[in-house]
Amino acid sequence: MGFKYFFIIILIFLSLVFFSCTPRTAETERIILGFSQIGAESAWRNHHTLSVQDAAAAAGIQLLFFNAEQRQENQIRAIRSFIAYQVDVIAFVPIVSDGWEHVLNEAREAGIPVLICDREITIQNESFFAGFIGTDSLQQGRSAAEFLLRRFAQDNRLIQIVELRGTEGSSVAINRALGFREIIDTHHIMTGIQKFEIIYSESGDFLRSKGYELMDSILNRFNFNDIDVLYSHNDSMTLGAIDAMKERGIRPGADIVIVTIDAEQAAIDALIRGEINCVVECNPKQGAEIIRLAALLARGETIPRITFMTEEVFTEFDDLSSIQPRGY
Ligand code: GZL
Repeated sequence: MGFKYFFIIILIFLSLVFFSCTPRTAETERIILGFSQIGAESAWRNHHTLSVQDAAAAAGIQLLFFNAEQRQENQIRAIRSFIAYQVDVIAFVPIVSDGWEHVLNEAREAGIPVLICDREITIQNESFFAGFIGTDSLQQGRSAAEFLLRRFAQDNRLIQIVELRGTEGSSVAINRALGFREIIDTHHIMTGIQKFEIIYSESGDFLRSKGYELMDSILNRFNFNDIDVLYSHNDSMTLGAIDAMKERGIRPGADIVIVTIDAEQAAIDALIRGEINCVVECNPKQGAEIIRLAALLARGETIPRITFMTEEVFTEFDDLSSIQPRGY
């Protein structure tokens, strides 16, 4: 058998192992997984939830699912109830990075492994959790800025940016802001020219309603001709901001260049219509990987400290006809 066929077979095997759902067995049916989800603030979040629920059902894992309704105290309460119930594994999406030491120490003392999902935590003792599975939000911020370098490569004036940030204190909002600034600041240092300036930045909490309200107030405060770019940390806020622009006869994607993160269907459709210029994917289809890692933890096995999802960037420069339906 030629090397080429051997290589193809290995690739197929690895992709099946990495992306397939954990099969139902007598062993997985005995696993109880406590899962604390942030809430239902965006189409992205709802698909993330569905992805976990579907993968748990396929594996026969008993899922105790708690929706925290955007409150960290509800997540902490849920984790304590998982401990009391003596689940085999705890998995949760930390709404913000800080404030988890005590409850994770309680889980550790109870001998229950913890899997951090989607968003990251800041903690002194990293042994308090077994590993992280989610997306690389720092790279997402970098990708957003790298698109602007390309989009304005021939433009010699100062490009003014307004930013709608995600939930204050969440690792994804912190990192998306950091990665974005890293690239534009590096460009400034390398060229000696300040090409970009962030003239306004505020948190819209990943909510469409807040995206609309903030964009409306920004357009009251600034002449839209002074705004070259909207950089928004998620599609929900972007779609709200687009509504506010259209109400004033402003052409999104033309009068104001728009860069957004998540890649839900509505944003891809707007990209295809020319109302958005760049969509950075944040992959919500984490359920299969979360369940695979939880099953390993339930067996007492170790898992990688960090598992990143694969993600793409979709821009106005690409052939958009090949984008598969997003499913959310
Ligand atoms: C990102 C995730 C964010 C999405 C938002 O990993 O935590 O939360 O970008 C969602 O749509 O609200």
